[in-house]
Amino acid sequence: MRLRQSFHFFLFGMFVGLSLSGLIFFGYTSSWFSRTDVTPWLAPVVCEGTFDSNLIDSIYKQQNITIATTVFALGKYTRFIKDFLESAEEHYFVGFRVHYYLFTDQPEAVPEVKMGKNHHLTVRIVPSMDRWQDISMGRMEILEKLMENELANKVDYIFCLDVDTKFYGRWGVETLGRLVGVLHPWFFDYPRDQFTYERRQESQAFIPAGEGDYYYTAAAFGGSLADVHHLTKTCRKQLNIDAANSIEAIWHEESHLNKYFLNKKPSKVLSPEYLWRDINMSVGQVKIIRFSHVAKNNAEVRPNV
Ligand code: UD2
Repeated sequence: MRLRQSFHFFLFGMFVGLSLSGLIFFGYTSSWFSRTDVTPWLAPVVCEGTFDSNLIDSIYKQQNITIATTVFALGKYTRFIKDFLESAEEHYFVGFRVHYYLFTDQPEAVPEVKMGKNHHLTVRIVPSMDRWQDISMGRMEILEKLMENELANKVDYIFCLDVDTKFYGRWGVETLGRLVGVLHPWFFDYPRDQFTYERRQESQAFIPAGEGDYYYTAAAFGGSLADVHHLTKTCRKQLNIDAANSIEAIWHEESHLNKYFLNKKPSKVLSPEYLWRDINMSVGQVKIIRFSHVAKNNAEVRPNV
């Protein structure tokens, strides 16, 4: 009798456990695929609980790696640099070699931020632009050239990040991989047909209905130097073809990035812990917020509407 009761209790426990894990993991699924810790092509989806930070740090410590990190701050976006860098110095690849490349049209506006051990900052001047869309899209070409001309054989990995962001928690070696995409914080729990992919066939970023795995953000992507170089080169070429055909993809380089990731699947995907949204910080859909897009008044900070 006692045995039967425990068995029923066990079954009930299993039922509750499975239902709860179903609810908790509702997040990063495509419509047909229920796993959330890996993609349908078996790339890990990194989130709290999927890695041991001490163990993974100790493995990478033996490899003597350098991580380049790029960020752009033109026009009024220079106001975001301080928080970005100061918070990065608290949370971003602490204890590993990091080289930030900050592109700006106003080097005099770059604040003094104390860099941690083995962290370096290089400031690069780029021309101002009249349209925020051109600034955002133009990053692909500048990154391509930076990797080609300066970083080859010097760094192992690279991450390309938006500046209107802030770190709140660890971003470490668990994020490293050959090609790394980050799930967009607005769309990770949307069905595929609601992703804001480019839907006009005339654009090189076109993704037909019924295709696509996830909606990735362009505010953070990375990987090995060779893979990210290929990504930026491909997106730059596709952006140029669109420009020659007088078409601009709905979400600019982000649309092209999504098209790229459709054809070349990321080897690692970062959960929205790695790009959340300050604007509704309290939503409890992630266990920890590591990096977040800060709230901004677009009309006030951008050079055009
Ligand atoms: C989204 C993407 C962004 C980009 C953009 C393209 C997210 C969270 N972000 O953000 O990565 O794909 O859509 O439509 O999905 N910048 C300047 N000065 C300017 C304007 C832009 O330096 O005047 C740089 C800056 O690094 C900024 C980035 O370009 O972080 C992207 O611009 P945004 O943040 O205004 O774009 P947003 O918020 O629409």
